[in-house]
Amino acid sequence: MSQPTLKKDVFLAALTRQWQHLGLRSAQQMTPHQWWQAVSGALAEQLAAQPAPVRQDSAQRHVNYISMEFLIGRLTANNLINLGWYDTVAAALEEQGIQLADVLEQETDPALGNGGLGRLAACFLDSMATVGQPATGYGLNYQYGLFRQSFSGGQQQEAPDDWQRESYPWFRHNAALAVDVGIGGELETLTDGRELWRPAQVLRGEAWDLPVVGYRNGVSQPLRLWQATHAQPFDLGAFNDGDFLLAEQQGVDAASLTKVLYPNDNHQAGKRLRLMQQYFQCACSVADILRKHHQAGRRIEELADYEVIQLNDTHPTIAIPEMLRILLDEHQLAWDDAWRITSRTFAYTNHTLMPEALECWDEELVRSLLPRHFSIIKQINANFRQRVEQQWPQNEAVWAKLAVHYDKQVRMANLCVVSGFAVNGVAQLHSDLVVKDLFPEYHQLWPQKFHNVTNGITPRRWLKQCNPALSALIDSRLQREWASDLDALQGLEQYADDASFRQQYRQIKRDNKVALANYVHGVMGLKLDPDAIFDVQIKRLHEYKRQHLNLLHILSLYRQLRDNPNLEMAPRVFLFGAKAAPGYYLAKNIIYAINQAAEKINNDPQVKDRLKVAFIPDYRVSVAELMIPAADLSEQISTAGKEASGTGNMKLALNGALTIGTLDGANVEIAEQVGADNIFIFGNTVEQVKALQASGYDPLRYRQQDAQLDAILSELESGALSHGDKQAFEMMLHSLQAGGDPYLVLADFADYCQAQQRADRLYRDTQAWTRSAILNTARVGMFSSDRSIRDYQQRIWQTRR
Ligand code: T68
Repeated sequence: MSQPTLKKDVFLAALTRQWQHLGLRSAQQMTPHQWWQAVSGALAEQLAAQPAPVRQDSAQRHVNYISMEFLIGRLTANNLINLGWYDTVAAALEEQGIQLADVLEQETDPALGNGGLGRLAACFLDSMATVGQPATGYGLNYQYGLFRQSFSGGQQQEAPDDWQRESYPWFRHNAALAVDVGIGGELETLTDGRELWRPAQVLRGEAWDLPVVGYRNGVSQPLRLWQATHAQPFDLGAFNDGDFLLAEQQGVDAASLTKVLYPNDNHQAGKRLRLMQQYFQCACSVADILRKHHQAGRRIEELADYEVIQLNDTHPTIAIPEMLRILLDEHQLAWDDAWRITSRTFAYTNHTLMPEALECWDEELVRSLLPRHFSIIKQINANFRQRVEQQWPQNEAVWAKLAVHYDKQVRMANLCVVSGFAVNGVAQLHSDLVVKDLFPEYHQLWPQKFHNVTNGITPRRWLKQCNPALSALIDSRLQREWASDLDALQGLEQYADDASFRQQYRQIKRDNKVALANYVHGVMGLKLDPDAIFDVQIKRLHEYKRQHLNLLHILSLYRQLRDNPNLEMAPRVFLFGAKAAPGYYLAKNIIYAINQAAEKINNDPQVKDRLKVAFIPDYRVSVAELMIPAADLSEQISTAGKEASGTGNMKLALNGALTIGTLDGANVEIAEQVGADNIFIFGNTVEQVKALQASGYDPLRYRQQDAQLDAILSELESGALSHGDKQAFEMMLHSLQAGGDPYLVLADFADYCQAQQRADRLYRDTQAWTRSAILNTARVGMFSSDRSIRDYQQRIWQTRR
C-alpha cells in the first residue's frame, strides 16, 4: 500500500468549496478559526475520496478496540503528517499568505479522555493503522470532553469543554449505522424457561466516525464514536396527545447519556449514568460488530475466527453479557455454544491494581438497568462456582475472592478474567503484580491466559509532529524511516560522542525551551530562563503519583537557597501540568499548595531567579506537545507498585529528557534500556514498600530523624506560604502524617533529594548531560506503540485461520 496523493490544485478547489459553503466571497474573509475549519474540511473530503486500499483476505482477525476514552488530541496536523500531505498544503496556503502552523493552532483539542488510558487507546489506533492491523475503535462521542482547568487564587476551577461548538470537520455521520438500545424494564420467564426482556426505554445510538490514518500507507480505518439521541425524534403518541413538552423532555434525557465524560482517573464513582454509558456503548458496538460479520456472509459460530474484542480496562465489560444475550436470545444458541463463541472473542487489558479503581457494581443497579444481563452474570457465576469447587473444594475464602457476583456486588475484573481468553498488564512489573497480587488463583487455574504487553507511544505524534527540529536532525543522520521503525534510533548512539551532533542536539532542546517559555509567558505572565533545568511533572494529579513529593523537594531547595545564597546549583524551573478530578479534594489541595509555593518562590528576591515554579493551567495533549520537547528532567516518582506503566515517561525519554524516577511501571524497562548512568533511580522498591507497610510504617519517624524535612513541614504548617493561613494545606499535611502517609512520601524523601543532587551535578557538566540525553533518544525505540501492537498480535490476537 502506498502513500495517498494530494495535488495542490485539487486541494485548493476543495478549499474554495469550503468558504463558499460558509457564504463568504473570498478566502480572505475567513477568520483564523474558519481557516482551520475550511482546511480540515477540505482535507477530510479529500481523504474520503481516496480509493480504499485493496486488502488481501488476510488471516488476521479484525480487532475491535472498545474504550470509554480516546484522548486523540488535535487531528489536523497529525493527519497531514501521516498522509504525507503537510508540505503540499503548507505551500498551497503560503500562496494565500497563510501560515499552516498558525492554522493548526486554531484546533480545539478533542479531550475525550482523562489521561494515560485514553491516550494509550489513541496511540494504539495510530499504530494499528500503521502496522496494517485491521481495526475499529469503538467509543462515545461526548458532547463535553474533560473539563477545562483554570486557577483562581491558586485553586483549581473547572469549566465545561464544549469542544464541538462549531462542529468538528473530521466527523462523518453515517445514519445507516444507527443502533437501537433497550434499557431498564422487566424480565419475564416464559413457560419453556427462557427469559424475555422487555426494556422500559429505547435509546438510539448514532455512529460518528473519525478517520484513523496509517503512516504513509494508504490505510484509513474508523474510530466509531456513538452518540445517544432519542429513539424517535420524539414520542409520537405523546405528541398527538398534546403532551409534546414531556415528549421532548424524554428526548433530552436520552441525549444526556453521552453529554459528558466522567472526570475520574483511577477511581470508580459507581454512578448509574456511568453504567448506562457503558452499556450503551457496548450494545451499539456489539451490534455493529455482528452486523458486519453477518453482512460478510459469515456464520455466527465463526465469530472468534474473524473478530477479537479488546476491552480497554473493565469499563466496557458489559459487552460480554451483551454478546451472550444476543447469541442466546436472538440467535437461540444453547448456553455452551454461546459461551464458547464469547469466551474466544474477548480479551481484557488491566490498567490498575488500585483497589478503589477496580469496578464493582451494586447488584440492584445492574438488575434495575439490565435485568437480562444480571441474570446472565448469575449464570456465569454459578457455572464458574463449579470449577472453583473442583479446584478448591469447600473453600469459601477462595470463592469469596474469585466470584463474579458476591456480597450483592458484580465485579467487572473477575467477569473479564473468567469470560475472556486473555488478560494482560501494561508493563512487565505490572503484569507480574497482576499475577502475583491481584489474580494468583486465576493464574493457577489458567496460566496461559496471562500476558504482558508493555505500553508504547506513537512516534508520529510524540516525536515527528511535536519535535520537528529533532526529527530533522535525526533524518539528517539516519537517512532511514525511523518514524515507523523506531528501533532505528539506535543508529544515533554513534553520535553521542560527536561534538557537532551534541551541539545541534543541545541547540534544538534550547530552542524548544524558548518556545515553551514564550507560551508560559503568554498564559501566565511568568518569565523563565531557558538555560535553567526544565524539570517537568505532567500527569493527572493523584496522591500515588506524588506531586507533593516534588513539592517537598522544591521547598527544600528554597530553604537551602535562603540559608546559603551562594549555593552551588544549576538554576531550575519546575513545571507542572495536571488536572485533579473535581471531587478529589486532596488532589486539589496539592495543586493549591504547589501554586502557593510558586507564588512565594517566584516573587522572592532572595531566590534571584535561580528557582521558578510554574503550574501550567489546562494541561492537555496540545500542551504536552509543547512541554515534552522542552523537558530536561522527567519526574516519574510514583510509589513503587502503584503506577501500572506510565506513558509520559516514554514520551519524555524519547525527546531527550532524563528520568528521575522510582522502580515503578515502565520506568523499570526504561532504566534497562537507557542504562543506569542515564537515569536517576531512587526510592523504595515494590518489595521494600510492602515490607515497610507490613512492619507498621510510621511517617513521623522520618520527620523526627530529618531536620530538613521537619523544617519544610513546619513551614507548610506555619502559614508562611499561604498568607498566614495555617489550615491552607491541612488535607495534604494530614495525609502525609496522621493520615499514615499511604504512599510513603516521607520514606522516599531523602533518597529523592539525593537523586535530585545527582541530576543537578550532571546538568552542570553540559557535555555529559547532552550525551545522556542523546542516549535516551537512541535507546527507547522499543517504546513505540507499533511494537506494543505487534506484541498484541503475537501474544493475544494471533491469527486463527
Ligand atoms: C493509566 N490509567 C495508568 N486510568 O494509571 C497508567 N481509570 O499507569 C498507564 O500507563 C495508563 O493507564 C495506560 O495503560 C488511567 O489512565 C484512567 O484514566 C481511568 C479512567 C476511568 C476510570 C478509571
